Amino acid sequence: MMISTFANYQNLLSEISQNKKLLAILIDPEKFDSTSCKAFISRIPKETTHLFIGGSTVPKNVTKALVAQLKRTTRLPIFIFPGDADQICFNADALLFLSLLSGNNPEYLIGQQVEAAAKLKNQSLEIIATGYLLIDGGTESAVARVTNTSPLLQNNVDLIVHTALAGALMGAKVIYLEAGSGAKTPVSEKIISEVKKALKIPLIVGGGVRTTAQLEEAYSAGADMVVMGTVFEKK
Ligand code: 1GP
Repeated sequence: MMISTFANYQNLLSEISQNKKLLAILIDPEKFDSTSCKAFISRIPKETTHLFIGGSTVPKNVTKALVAQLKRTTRLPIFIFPGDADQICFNADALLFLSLLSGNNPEYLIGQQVEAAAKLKNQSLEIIATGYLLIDGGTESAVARVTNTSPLLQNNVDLIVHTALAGALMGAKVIYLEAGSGAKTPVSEKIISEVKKALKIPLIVGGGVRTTAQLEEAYSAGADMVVMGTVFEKK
């Protein structure tokens, strides 16, 4: 196993400790025209701190090519956010190593991770263990469909908090609350604040955030990083 550095994670911790609010823009390679990187970078908010690249169903090798294109266009850190092991590539800055804790599907709890480990063992890509929780966003999400799992209901706050905490106790370095791309209802402030209270690790929140008001609400409830995707896709 190569030794990887944890520079990107350390940066997250340091920025969060200075009360900086982080904003990641998610690019789904399947919905993105890789010849439009420059225009894309110019239309995302200047507050953007990270780019996430990933989707639920992305063909092999597409992610790698897109990361390479983006690297020529921006110096923002690029994290891969893969829906499966096939999306892993090594030219990004870090990999969010997701385990879908909310659904009882072993394939996405540990199966894809075992496949990924085989690819990662001789690589130096920074890996950030991520406890990933799918929360009901009011519409069937691609994550639910592809993983064949049910989201946690927003009114079941205790279950969400305990699931996030279990992830942290199992060693997750960040917890990611996901309402699903294109969610009607983003993760509620109540959920964000209760999960934040229970955790000492960074909290990422995404899905259905479209407006500055929703972004600010998520931050003030306790999100350290908010992820926005659909709203910046080209119409
Ligand atoms: C990232 O899936 C989200 O967590 C992105 O959601 O596309 O709804 O912004 P949107």
